[in-house]
Amino acid sequence: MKKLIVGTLLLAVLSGGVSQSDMKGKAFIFPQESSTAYVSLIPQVKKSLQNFTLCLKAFTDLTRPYSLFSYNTRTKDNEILLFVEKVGEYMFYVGNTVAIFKASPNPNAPIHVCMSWESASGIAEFWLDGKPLGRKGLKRGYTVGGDAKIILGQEQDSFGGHFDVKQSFLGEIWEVSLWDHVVPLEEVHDRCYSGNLINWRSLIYEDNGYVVTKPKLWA
Ligand SMILES: *[C@@H]1O[C@H](CO)[C@@H](O)[C@H](O)[C@H]1NC(C)=O
Ligand SMILES: [Ca+2]
Repeated sequence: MKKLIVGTLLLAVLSGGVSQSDMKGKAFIFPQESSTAYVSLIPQVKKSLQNFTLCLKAFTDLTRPYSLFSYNTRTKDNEILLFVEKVGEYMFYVGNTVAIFKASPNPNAPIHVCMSWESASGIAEFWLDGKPLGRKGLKRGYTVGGDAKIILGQEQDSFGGHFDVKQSFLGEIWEVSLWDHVVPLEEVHDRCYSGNLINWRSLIYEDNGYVVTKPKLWA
């Protein structure tokens, strides 16, 4: 298994700008609106998901719709998608079905989003800045495909492409983590680095277009 992962990584490294690094204390900045700037995240293990937890932190002053995390498979658009429709309105997609979570807008502050989904119950749980925004049900019994393109900065409408500049992200994203199980979200606070599929301390990624890595500005 180890050998396979190393082999995959080596292949990826040889075929382009993929790197693996400890991103502790760092953030990706998307400094300009575009349809070409994005970061492609490569999971530590490629596997289909019956349960997952996704956490990330972000700052933006956009008031139009934008994507925070776009996970597409070859056959499914919006397999996992975290999309902000307008300030304080979070669209959490699984298998191209949406659950909407609403928060009172807190403009000009960074956000810490954590969400989990469990196939057996279909329950999606959503936390913003350490507080629950409730639970909703979607795609009970579904399995999320494992062969995915995972994109920060743009919203995919195909496998790794079809970006729309009007859904692009402008701002900063940091501490992205993805787990293959449900992590109790009241406990996740100190574990933002430690996803077993996407891990901020050993992030495998490729940036494209105008994306800059800098020390993070917020905690
Ligand atoms: C997903 O979580 C359920 C508990 O809700 C568990 O029974 C099941 O084994 C988990 N599936 C995987 C693939 O880990
Ligand atoms: Ca899409």
